[in-house]
Amino acid sequence: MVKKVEGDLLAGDLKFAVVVSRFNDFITSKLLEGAIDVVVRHGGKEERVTVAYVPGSAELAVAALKLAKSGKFDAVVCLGCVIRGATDHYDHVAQLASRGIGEVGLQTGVPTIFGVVTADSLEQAIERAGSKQGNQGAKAMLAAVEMANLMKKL
Ligand code: INI
Repeated sequence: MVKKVEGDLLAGDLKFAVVVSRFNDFITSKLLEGAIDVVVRHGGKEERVTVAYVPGSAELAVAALKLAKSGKFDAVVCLGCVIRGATDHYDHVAQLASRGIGEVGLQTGVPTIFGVVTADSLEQAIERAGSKQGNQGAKAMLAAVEMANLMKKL
C-alpha cells in the first residue's frame, strides 16, 4: 500500500503574498479578486494576505523572490497578463515571468505560483479572468493553498 501525501484545500491560518502586475490592470485586478475570494471561501483570512504591486509581468519574479525569502509566507502567488497582440516583445516578457517565477520556487522552497494569463488577444485574456475559462487568479490561489499544505506534510 502506498503512502499518499497530499495538500488539502483549507486556507485556515496560512499566510500568502500576492504579487500583481499593474500592466493590463483591467485583467489583473480581476485575477486578484479571484485569488482573494478563494482564500476567504476556503476558510482563510484576508488579513493574512499581503499584496505587492509591480509595473509589469517582467518584474513579478524579483518581488516574489524577496517575499519568498522573507520567511513570512507559506506561498507566493504571481498574477499578470501578457497579451500577444498588444506587444512585439510578448515572448520576452512571458519568458522572463515564467522562468523567473519557476526559479523563485526552486531557490527558496516556498511554493511560488504562476498565475500569469498568456493570451493571443484581449478577448482570450478576458475569458481567463472570470468568464468562459474561469479565473486564472482563483486557480493560482487554489494551487497555492494546496501546495502550502502539502509542503507542511512533506
Ligand atoms: N507587461 C505585462 O505584464 N504584460 C504585457 O503584455 C506587456 N507588454 O505588452 O509589453 C508588459 N510589458 C511591460 C514589462 O512587463 C515590464 O514592466 C517593462 O518591460 C519594464 O521592465
